[in-house]
Amino acid sequence: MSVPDAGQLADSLDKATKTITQSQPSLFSVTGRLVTLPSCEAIVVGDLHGDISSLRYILMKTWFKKRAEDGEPVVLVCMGDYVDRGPGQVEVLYILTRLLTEYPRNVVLLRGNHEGPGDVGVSPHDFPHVLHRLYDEESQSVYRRFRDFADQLYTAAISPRRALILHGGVPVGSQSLKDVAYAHRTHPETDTLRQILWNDPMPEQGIAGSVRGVGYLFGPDRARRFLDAAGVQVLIRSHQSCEEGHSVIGDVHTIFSCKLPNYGNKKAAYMELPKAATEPVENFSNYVKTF
Ligand SMILES: [Mn+2]
Repeated sequence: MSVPDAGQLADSLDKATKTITQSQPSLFSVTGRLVTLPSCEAIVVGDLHGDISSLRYILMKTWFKKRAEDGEPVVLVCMGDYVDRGPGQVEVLYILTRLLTEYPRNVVLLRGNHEGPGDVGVSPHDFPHVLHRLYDEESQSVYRRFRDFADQLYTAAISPRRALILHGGVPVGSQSLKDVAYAHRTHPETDTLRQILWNDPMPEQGIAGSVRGVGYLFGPDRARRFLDAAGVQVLIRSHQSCEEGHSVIGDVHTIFSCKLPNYGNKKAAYMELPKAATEPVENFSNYVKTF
């Protein structure tokens, strides 16, 4: 695929934003910014950061497009961090926004901290420079469209009884899914949204400050408490690179889907959750695919 021109990308971002805000018919239901997934297969993708090869690989391996076209009940859930760092940021954004517009029933795009609210800075944020290099004077209008799109992205998804899916971590000051669903409205008065986008798990129990300077580290006990309140078995999140593309702390699974030299991970991963059964899942690690 060649790089989209400024008009194509702006148009695709606008259409994607409209698709979300006009809530097109979909396989999932939405409360606030919390998506409830149906009992169908879900392909769960972690940070991409402009790694177009990884995105292409996952789409090819899972036959997502063909299956969505054929009307199969399959949902693609991406956990955010689409831009910054990698060589194919514009392409990743273009492909995802087009997929969302073409298959609104089957695509759920979550917000990462690199698509976070404008008042919470993130570093590096080279995406505006990438746009400027490619589109020159048109870049500002494309970036505005990106911000509008980012502001509409969903905060989290839930596969009932199985998994809560979001970018960073559970908010430590809250015990309710309702807080997650309406975190975009209570921001910045509460830091729920910031924590969902920035928190990381830690092996020790309790809560600790984060070296990121935003958000907290949460222990297995704090994760469990929130997951119990949400009625699910595990948390699936991204936000941190892991050597094998996947790592587990207690009931928290991290999935990292990009391979960029600066992260140094040997493998990347995605998850293929099968259609929900009535019995609890024995081991979510069985559904992880690495590449
Ligand atoms: Mn992140």
